[in-house]
Amino acid sequence: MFPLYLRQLPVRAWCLWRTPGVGKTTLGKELAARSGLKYVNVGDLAREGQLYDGYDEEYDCPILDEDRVVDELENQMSEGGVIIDYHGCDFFPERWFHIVVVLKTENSILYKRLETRGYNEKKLKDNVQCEIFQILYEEALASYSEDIVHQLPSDKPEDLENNIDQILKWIEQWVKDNSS
Ligand code: DAT
Repeated sequence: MFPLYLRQLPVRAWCLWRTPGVGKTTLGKELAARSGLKYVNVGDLAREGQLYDGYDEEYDCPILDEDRVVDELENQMSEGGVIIDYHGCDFFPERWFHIVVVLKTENSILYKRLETRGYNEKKLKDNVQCEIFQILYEEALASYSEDIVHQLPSDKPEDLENNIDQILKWIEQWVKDNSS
């Protein structure tokens, strides 16, 4: 995606999120490889540091300790040059991000992707419904300035390529606009 090295610039971060299975990790890792930005997967970070606050039996997953996640990320976020991947966003400080990308996947495609992950019926249904109602897109719009929130399609491999090209252009533009 990007022949750019931005880590030393005063760029804060780009954040990708949406329902599980939409392609955040795929896009985030590829974007990091091509841009030189650092990719951080919040799910992995929480697992490694056990940043949890109990267990949700209904959804069969640990509950994220959001305050500890924010504390853990604060230093590298203030340095900048980070891509954050997570499926929620309302607990991150607004000042952390310059671009917010929300991926969107067609429901039947998303259903198949989540099925292959072995999600239980409730988790599967709720996640697809979350996508149908665009809940995480609304959450992003409520949490960040509309100017920096972008929704991009993530149904097929060509979408991945187009998204990478598009985000690289936004990054280049951001760098131009913010370098004196
Ligand atoms: P997420 O990180 O949002 O949970 P992922 O990156 O793990 O999603 O992707 C879920 C699955 O979908 C994985 O098998 C890769 C595939 N995938 C991701 N982006 C895609 C795209 N644009 N076209 C087709 N398949 C895609």
